[in-house]
Amino acid sequence: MGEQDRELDVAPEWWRWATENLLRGVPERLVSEQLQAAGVSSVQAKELLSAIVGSPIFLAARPFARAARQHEMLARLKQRMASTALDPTGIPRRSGVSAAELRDVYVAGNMPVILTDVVTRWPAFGRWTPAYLAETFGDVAVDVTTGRLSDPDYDMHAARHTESTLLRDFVARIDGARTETNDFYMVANNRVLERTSLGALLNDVVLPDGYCAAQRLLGSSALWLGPAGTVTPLHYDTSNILFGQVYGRKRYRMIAPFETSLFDGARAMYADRDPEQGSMDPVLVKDVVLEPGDALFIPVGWWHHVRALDVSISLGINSFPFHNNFDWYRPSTVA
Ligand SMILES: O=C(O)CCC(=O)C(=O)O
Repeated sequence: MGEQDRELDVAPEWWRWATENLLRGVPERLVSEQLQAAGVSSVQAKELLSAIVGSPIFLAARPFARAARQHEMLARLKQRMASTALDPTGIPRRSGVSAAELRDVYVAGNMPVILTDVVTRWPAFGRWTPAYLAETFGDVAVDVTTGRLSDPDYDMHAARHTESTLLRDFVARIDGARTETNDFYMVANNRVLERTSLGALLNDVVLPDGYCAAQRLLGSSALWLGPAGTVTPLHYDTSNILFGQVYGRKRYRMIAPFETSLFDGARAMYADRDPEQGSMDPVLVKDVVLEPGDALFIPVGWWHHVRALDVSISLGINSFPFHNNFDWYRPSTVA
């Protein structure tokens, strides 16, 4: 064994540990001190560090690690600033927001807002009730999601739990639920507006000028109908959404995209954490209740967890008069 091989006879864990710390930006001097404190000789530590920093793999990795550190710093700055808000866990409730303000402040700023005078002006408000839907569209066969309680990943596997039923029977099932339940729910993926005559419901939706292209509502709107107790787990979407709460109340927990710890362990667009199971600390969670007549602007990338507090009818709209498809935004799936 040559002199150099002998000097570099350092356990692989130390190679890894030292490389990781150097990529994290820890100065060589400190890494060397730690190695020596752990029993690595000063000669070995010196040789190890110069082997690492001279290696082509380290040189290739360093710019990526530097960019990751810069982005992490940016995310930390956003987290710190968000926590200085007077009401960091609330979402502003506003009326009279013009299309220009919605776009410049909330869309461009990627900030949620509750609009209190949008849904209240829809003919749908006050008209859409479970009884009205059953009376008007009772004979329509619709897809709904059922058997959710038997599958912990019920939302991710919505297609597996899809069943066809008459709308009248589905409403009767909702009416018959004596307690809160998450077992059955008509969700966006059921696409009943495009697939059935329920699309006519969109005649009852009239948005303020410039909010969205009215002729595009069909194909970019989703009806949500279910009992009290439905839960949509914590996830994000790849488009901005205007979520109109027409009937009943829903509780929304929302988390900004710069809370990057949520990417760890996420599957597809679903977080592996549940804001209803223990504290999310230090992640900042906005926690609001949508009343009937509220519209929540859900900015693209924001995590949201949704619980229906009552029997509920909602309409999600993602047709805006600007580009609204950010399918490339899938940070939780980066390998
Ligand atoms: O209302 C719900 O249960 C979920 C709504 C939602 O997650 C969405 O519109 O993206």
